[in-house]
Amino acid sequence: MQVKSSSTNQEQLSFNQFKKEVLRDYQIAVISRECSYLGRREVLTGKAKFGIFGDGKEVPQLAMAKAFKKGDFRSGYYRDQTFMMAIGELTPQQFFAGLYAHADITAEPMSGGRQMGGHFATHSLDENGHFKNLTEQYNSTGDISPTAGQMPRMLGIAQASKMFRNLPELKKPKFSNNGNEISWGTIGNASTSEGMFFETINAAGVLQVPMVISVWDDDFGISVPAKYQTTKESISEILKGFQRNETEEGIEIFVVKGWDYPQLISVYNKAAKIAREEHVPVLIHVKDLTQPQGHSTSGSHERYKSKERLIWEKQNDCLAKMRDWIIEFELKDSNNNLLRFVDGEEELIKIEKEAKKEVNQARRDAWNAFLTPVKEEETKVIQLLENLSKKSHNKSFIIKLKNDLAAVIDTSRKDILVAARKAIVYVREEKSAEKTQLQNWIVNYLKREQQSYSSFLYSQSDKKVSHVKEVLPTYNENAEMVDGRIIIKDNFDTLLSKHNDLFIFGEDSGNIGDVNQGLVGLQEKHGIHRVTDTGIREATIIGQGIGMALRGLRPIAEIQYLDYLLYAVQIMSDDLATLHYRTVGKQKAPLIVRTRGHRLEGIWHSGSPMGAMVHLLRGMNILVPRNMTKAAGFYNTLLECDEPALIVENLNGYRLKEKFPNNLGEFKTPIGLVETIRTGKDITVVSYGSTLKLVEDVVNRLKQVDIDIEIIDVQSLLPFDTNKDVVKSIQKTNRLIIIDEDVPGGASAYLLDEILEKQNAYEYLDSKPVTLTAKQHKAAYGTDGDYFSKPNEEDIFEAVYMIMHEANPAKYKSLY
Ligand SMILES: Cc1ncc(C[n+]2csc(CCOP(=O)(O)OP(=O)(O)O)c2C)c(N)n1
Ligand SMILES: [Mg+2]
Repeated sequence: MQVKSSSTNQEQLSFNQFKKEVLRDYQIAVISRECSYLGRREVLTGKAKFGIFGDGKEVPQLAMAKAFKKGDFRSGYYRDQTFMMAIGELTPQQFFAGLYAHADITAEPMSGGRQMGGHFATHSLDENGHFKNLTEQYNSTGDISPTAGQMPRMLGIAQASKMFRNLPELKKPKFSNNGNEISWGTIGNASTSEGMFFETINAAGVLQVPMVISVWDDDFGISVPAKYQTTKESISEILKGFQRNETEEGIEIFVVKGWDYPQLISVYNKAAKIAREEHVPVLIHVKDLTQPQGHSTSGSHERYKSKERLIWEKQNDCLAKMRDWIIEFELKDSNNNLLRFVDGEEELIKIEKEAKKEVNQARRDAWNAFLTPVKEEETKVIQLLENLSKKSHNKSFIIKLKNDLAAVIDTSRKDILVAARKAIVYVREEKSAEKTQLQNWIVNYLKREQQSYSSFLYSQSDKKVSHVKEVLPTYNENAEMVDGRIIIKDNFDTLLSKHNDLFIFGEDSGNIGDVNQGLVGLQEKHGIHRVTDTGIREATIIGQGIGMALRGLRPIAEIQYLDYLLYAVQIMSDDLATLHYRTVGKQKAPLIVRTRGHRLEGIWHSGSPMGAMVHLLRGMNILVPRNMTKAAGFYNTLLECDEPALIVENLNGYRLKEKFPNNLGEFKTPIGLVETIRTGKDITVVSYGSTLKLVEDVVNRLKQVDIDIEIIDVQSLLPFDTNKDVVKSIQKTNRLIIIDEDVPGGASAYLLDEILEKQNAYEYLDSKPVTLTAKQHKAAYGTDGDYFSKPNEEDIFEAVYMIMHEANPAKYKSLY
C-alpha cells in the first residue's frame, strides 16, 4: 500500500520524527494486543473471572489519542484499552491489576478493583476529594457497563465546554481553557441501537457542542450481526439527515476504515478541529473492525461467525494491516531519495518480541502485587489457627481448616475469612487467649477490608452533606404570606446571583420559567445559558447535568414530573449514583435533580414511587421537602456540598401560602434529619411530602376523640434520620404509624426497616407498627379516583384510631 504524502499530515513532521511516532504507535498497539491475548489466558486459567478486551480496535484508538488534548474528556466503553495506553493513563500492569480485581486504587487506578477490567477512568479528585486542575491532565470518566450508558454524560461534558466559552465570566481555569475541550465518545456499532444513542445525537445536534463520537464497528454485538441491529446495516448511512450543510446546523459525519492508519489520523485531526474550534458535534463511523478473540471470554465467536467472516477478520485485522503498511511505506524526498520506515520485518519483530516480554513481566508483577499481601494475611491466619488448635477440644477440625487453607494456591481474602470464621464456631464454648486473638483479628480484618469494597458511596470530603448545619429561615416582623412558588423562585434568583456556575435546565424551565412558575423571569434576568429550555429527553437532561457537574459546574437538571423520572432513572442509577463509589472517590458529579410530584391526579401525574427511588439511587441524597421553604433550604444546603441529590417538590405546594423569609439563599435545611412538627403523647406518625398536610389536617379531629399524635416529617429519605429521633419519639408514645403515598411495601417498608431494625424501635412498641399507603395500582383520575387510590384524611383518622382501639377498646370503641 502506498500513501501519497499529501494525503496525511506527515508533511508537518520531519520524516524521522514521523517514523519514530509511527513505530511508537505500533509498539503501543502491539503491547495492547499482547495484553488482550494474555488477559484471555488469565481468565481461562482461572486467575481472573472475566475478560473483555480491545483487540481488533487498536489502530483507530491510536489516531483518537493523537487528537486528544489535555483538558479533554473521554466517555467510552470497554474496548478502549489502547487509547488509554496511548494517552499514558493505563500501563500493562494496571491492565492486569484490573483483571485480577486488585482492591487498591494505587495498584488499580481505574476502579480499585470494583469494576471488571476494561472499565477505565482517570482521577479528577485529589486525596481530599477536591478537584484537581483538569485542564492539565487527560480525563476519562469512569466507564459503566450498560451499553450506550456513556452517551448522556458525553453530552454534558461537551455542553460544559460550550458554557465555559459562552460565559467567560465563569473564570474556572481548573476546568476549562475558553471551552476548547472536546468530549470524546466511543460506542460499539450494536449499542447505537439504544435509544440513548439517538437521544444524545439529536441533543448534540440541537445544542451544537464539541463532541466527537467514534463508533467502533465490527459488524456484531456479541453474536447478533448488523442486519438485526441497524437499518441499512450502517449507522453513518441512517444518520445522514443529521449532516450539517451550508444553511443548517447539524452534525458532521466521517466514515473511515478502522485499519487505515494514515486516513484515521487525518480524519481524527479534522474532526477535532471542527469540534474544538466550531463547537460542532462530529460522528466518526469507523468501519471494518474485528474481534480477533471474539466478544469476551464467555464464549467463542466460532459459534456464530461464518467461516468466511472469520477469514475476513484475519485478513482485515487492523494491527496486521498497520504492520503491512509500515513495511510497504515509501516516500521520495525532494532529492528523489527513497524514505522508508523499516527495512523488512526485522525491526517490527523486535518490537513484537519486546512487547511480549514486557507484557508478560507486567502480568507477573501485577499478580505478585495482588497476591503478596493476601499471602501474608494467610500466613498470619494459619499461625492463629495453629495456636488455637493447640488449645481447643476441636483440634482436629481446626487443623483441617488450617491445612485446607494452606493448600490453596491462589488464595483469596474470602478463603482466609471462611477458614477463620468457621474456626470460631468450633471454639464457641471455649475460652483462651488464642481464641480472643483470632476473634480480634477477624473483627479488625473485616472492618478494614469491608472498606475496600464499600467506601465512597457518598462523599468523604469536607463538603459532605452531613457537614452542613441547619440555618433557619428568618422573617421580617410583618413578613408577608405568599404562594410557595414565590419563595422557591426568589430563592433560585438569589442562588443564580450568588453562584455564577449554577445552571438550571429542563423542559419548559427557560422561557416560561417552569410549568409551576418556580423560575419565572429568571431566564430574562440571568441569561439564556443559565436558565434554559431543553427538548423532551429526560435521560440526556440528566446526562447533561452529570457531564457538567463532572467539570466543576453546578447544574440543576429539572425533570418536569416525578413520573417522567423513570425515563432517566437508569442513568441516575447506573451512572450518577455509582460514580463516586465506582471510582473510589476519584470522580464526583454533584448534580441536583429537581422534580415535583406526589399529588396531582391521574395514572401518570400522581405517582410517588419513592421506594423505587430509594432503592435504585443509593449513592444519591433523596429529599422530600414538605413545603417550598424547606425545598429552597435544601437547594441552599446542596450548593455548599459535593454530593448528588434528588429533590421532589410538592406539586400542591406551589400555591399554598408560606411566610416569606428574609434570608433567601442563606437558610439551610439539614440533610438526614427528621423534624418533629407536632409533639403528642399517644402515637408517632411518620410521614413526608404532601401526605403530611393531610396528617396535619386530621390532628384536631383526632384530638376530639382524645388522641394526641406526634408528627414527624421525614424530610430526607436518603440519608434517613441520622440522629435517630424517631425511636426517641417511640420511646415516649410506644406506637408507630407510617403514612406514605407509595405502593404497599414501597417507601413505607424502607422506613419501617430503618426504624424497627436499624433504630431498634421494636423494643419500645406496645402496638403492631402500621403502614398506611396508596393502593397497589397507580392512582385513578378525578376526585374519587384519588380518594379511592391514595391515603385520605378518613383513612388516616381511622388507621390511627384503630391502633388506639386495639390498645384500649374500652376507651376507643370500634368504629365499624
Ligand atoms: C443495556 C445493556 N444491554 C445488554 C448488554 C450486554 N452486552 C454487553 S456488550 C454487548 C454487545 C455490544 O456490542 P457493540 O456495541 O457492537 O460493541 P462491541 O462489543 O462489538 O465492541 C451486549 C449486548 C449490556 N451490557 N447493556
Ligand atoms: Mg460491535
